[in-house]
Amino acid sequence: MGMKEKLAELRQQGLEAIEQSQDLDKINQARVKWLGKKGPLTQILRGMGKLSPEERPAVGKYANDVRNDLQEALQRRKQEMEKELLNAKLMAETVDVTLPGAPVAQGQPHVIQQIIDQLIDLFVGMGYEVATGPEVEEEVYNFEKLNLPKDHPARDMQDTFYITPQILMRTQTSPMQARMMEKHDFSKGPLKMISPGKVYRRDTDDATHSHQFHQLEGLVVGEHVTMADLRGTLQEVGRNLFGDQLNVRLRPSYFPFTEPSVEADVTCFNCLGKGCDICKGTGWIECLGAGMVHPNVLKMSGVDPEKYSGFAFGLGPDRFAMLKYGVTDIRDFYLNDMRFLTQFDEKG
Ligand code: 2NL
Repeated sequence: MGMKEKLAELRQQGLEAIEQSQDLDKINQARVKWLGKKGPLTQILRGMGKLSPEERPAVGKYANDVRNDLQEALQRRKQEMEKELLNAKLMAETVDVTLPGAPVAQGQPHVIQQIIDQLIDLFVGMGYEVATGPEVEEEVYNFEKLNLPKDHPARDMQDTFYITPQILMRTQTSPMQARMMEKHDFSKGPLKMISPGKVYRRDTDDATHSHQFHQLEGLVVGEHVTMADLRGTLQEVGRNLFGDQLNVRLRPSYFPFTEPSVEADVTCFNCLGKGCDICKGTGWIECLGAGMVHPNVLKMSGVDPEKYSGFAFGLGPDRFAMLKYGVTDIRDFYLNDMRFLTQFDEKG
């Protein structure tokens, strides 16, 4: 057999072998076998020296062509193979985007937050700003600046969670109000604010006491602010929350930070004043504590009590929620039992 025939046969066999390679390993094996150092083509090219000078250029060119053809075929087969593998992989990983998704349960604010949000809406509508602040407070802001004397029982270790002698868990949200009064420029107009949030007391937890609960306090300080403004505001709040027929009554009370101090009742929303279980037969529901800001409190926040006056009130969203939904144990709000919490879905 002549050189050319040998090369033609080699090309034929090589191309067939490459074409039949079914994976990347086989293609690589075919490359080593047909084009490698020990392959037949290399042998032939090595033997070129034995050819006559006339034959050499033509056979040399032919051998190069065969090598190029085989290399091209290998390259093409390899690309085909890679494409096939990619397609197979893409097929296997196909995602049907039209399938319905797994339903995501929609949450809702905690029932106490729902009450707070409702009160925030109401007060923001009356031009109040909302100020929230730190739950870990300085003793001066929690007690001193609110006219709570050093020997007041609330300041006792028994009643307050102290972090250090000067740092404590706030027992009321008033410290935030003292901070706001200090910052406010009263020459530009009155301060009208509420501060809702968590407060802490060293109570023994029972059906009506929790060591952590909520408070929402309101404060209005400016020129000529009177007790009539307090009464009108409380009546507005009461009617908005419980209905237009309701009345508000004020009873004398005592708080260290207000003078005079009052306790505000609203007509029982359940019996409208006739007397029932909820109002314990009185026809009234005790709603909040309030009063005119004590001159000492104004002074300690840098406000001149000769020029400015104010009213303040504090209410308990936990108690409101208990009344509204007939919850008899405050601890239920804090156990995070979804069977309890999902009952208060605001959307219906
Ligand atoms: C209650 C009712 C109350 C205040 C809170 C207050 C805040 C400032 C100045 C004056 Cl900055 N007063 N807050 C006033 C009256 C009652 O809370 O039952 N507290 C134990």
